Amino acid sequence: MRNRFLSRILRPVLAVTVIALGAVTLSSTPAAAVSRSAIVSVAQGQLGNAARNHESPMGSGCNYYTGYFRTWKPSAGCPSADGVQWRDSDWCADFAKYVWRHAGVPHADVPEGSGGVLTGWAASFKDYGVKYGTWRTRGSGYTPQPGDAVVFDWDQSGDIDHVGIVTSSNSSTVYTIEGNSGDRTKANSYSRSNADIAGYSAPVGAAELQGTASVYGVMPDGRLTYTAIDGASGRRTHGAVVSTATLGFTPKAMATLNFNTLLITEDGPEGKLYRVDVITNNTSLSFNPPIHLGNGYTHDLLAFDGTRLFGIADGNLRHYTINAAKPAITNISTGTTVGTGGFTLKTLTTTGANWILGTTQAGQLISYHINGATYTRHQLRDTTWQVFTNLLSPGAGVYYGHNSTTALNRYLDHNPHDGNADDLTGQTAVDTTGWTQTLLSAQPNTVR
Ligand SMILES: [Ca+2]
Ligand SMILES: [Ca+2]
Ligand SMILES: [Ca+2]
Repeated sequence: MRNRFLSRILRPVLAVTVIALGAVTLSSTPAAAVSRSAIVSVAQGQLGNAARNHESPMGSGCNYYTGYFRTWKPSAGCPSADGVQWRDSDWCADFAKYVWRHAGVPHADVPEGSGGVLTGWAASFKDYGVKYGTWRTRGSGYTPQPGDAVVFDWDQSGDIDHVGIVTSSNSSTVYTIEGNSGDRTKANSYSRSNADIAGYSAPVGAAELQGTASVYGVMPDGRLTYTAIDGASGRRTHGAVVSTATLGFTPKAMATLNFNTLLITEDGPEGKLYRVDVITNNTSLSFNPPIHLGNGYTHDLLAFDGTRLFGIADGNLRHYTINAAKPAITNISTGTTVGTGGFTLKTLTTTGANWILGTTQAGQLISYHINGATYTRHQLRDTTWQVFTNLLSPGAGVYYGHNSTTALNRYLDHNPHDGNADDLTGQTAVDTTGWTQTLLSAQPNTVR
């Protein structure tokens, strides 16, 4: 009895403590709404999953997703693979249901045998929208959102024939990932006025973005700042909280590793790398004296993707794997050089694992997908981004551009990893004043 009583009173005490230490990020995130970007991430993961993203044998109808949900469908001639007995059916709805279910869409986890509205029929995705009030016809002018189900009537007969998952859209085109498209999982695109599109069902309770951007900065005098920005609204929700103490050295580049850990290089010939441990960022900002980790880090720019630290020095890009939340020098790998000479960027951030984004003096916005020592380059914009002195991304395609006239502008790239900016919207100001930092860096992957 005593233990039970203690745990009962301890629980609220612990919760209060966490909020006090963790500042506003814990209290400002709405609970349990499904994230649109999480739906897109699940769909992209399935698209790239070679063990199950096609029929086997091709054209047989045998597929993973029908096997996953509908164990009463025929299995003759189908393999048992990836932990599931594959089964023969048209499987677009099974695929879409799998994506919604694994992203946590409300009601998608109820089996059709137990009264769930989503079944193996594509029409059930229209039924879902009608039942829960999220169905929009193509003719309504509704702008399809990432994570929506797009429902097709190929022959415009009134009965539904196919369903897919929306990954993004712009004024003219909707982009999808679909199961059973040419007997495989496939990324497609359609004109938004295509008469084959009957309409869209949105997942119940979908929020386009969730989470809070955690932004650290350095003032011209070496003091540190912390600011929180709501991922969905783009509004500043906390800060800027400014430290009393200064770094004690002239900083050159900064990367935020996690909520309370920064890596900062010194602007000097030795290339000193420091770790800065933040103690609190709630009503004041305090940090331990910077820890000198090592030398030779002469990078002009740094960015961290959650696993890898990317650094650019003299136009060369190098990445290092970091395997501790508070790394010593032994927790930072010796590094891999990616190409040489071509990375003449003015700003640098990460937009996801192995994806970096930067701007140039000439105003280009460029994303790179890094694969070991090689990369793929995508020029998203040709001009106008030269105004920014810092570029930050907390994840989910939210980009903040900081310019020297103290503004912070917000952009949203609905799919940051499609190699184009047709779906890039903005610009909206988070704030037009109060951003006098010389360096800014966002913790990676806090908005999703
Ligand atoms: Ca039809
Ligand atoms: Ca097929
Ligand atoms: Ca994009």
